[in-house]
Amino acid sequence: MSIDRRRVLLLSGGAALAASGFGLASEHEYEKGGIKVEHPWLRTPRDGESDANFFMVVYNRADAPDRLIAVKSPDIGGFELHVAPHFAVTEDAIFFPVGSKVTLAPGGSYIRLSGIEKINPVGRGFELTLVFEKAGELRIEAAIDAPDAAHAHDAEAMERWEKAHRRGADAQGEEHRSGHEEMKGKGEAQPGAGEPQRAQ
Ligand SMILES: [Cu+2]
Repeated sequence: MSIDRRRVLLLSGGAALAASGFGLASEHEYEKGGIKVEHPWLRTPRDGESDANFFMVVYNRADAPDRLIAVKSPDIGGFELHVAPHFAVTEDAIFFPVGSKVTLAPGGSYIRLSGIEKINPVGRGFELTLVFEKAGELRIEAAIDAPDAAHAHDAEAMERWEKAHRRGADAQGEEHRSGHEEMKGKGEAQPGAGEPQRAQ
């Protein structure tokens, strides 16, 4: 129930994820056709950049191997698979053997998302569609973490990011908050509200 409501908010408002964001590490998982994705997250682009590395843990509980063949979102320009040598891969896909647990994490394999022009603040969510060859399309919400986050929901890195971006965040935070309340009726921010929302 609460998850559905949050998803509806996100779909209707873009930036309108629930205030709690991804503070809780539990229950952040998605499942389809025997594929389970746990704690999908990304490192938000550094200021002035538009690339974000994306990580997750994937379990294949189906009775056949599967492959990740694409990542889709209207908010990304493209994606690249960067897979560590010990991974089972083909040229253009990540391979998930039957019964496997595959971890994409900093220092190892990751997916680089490029061409990100706008993104919610750290602590919120980023919607992506993962395309598996057999399981099909799986819509997920990746937690947006700090550019130097060591793991999903890295609270210390998030705190550093918030401190570094406090001035911009305060100025924009008011806009975000009032924007959320008015979004029910109005949608986007008021005309003349100033800067467009950016990952500052
Ligand atoms: Cu998570």
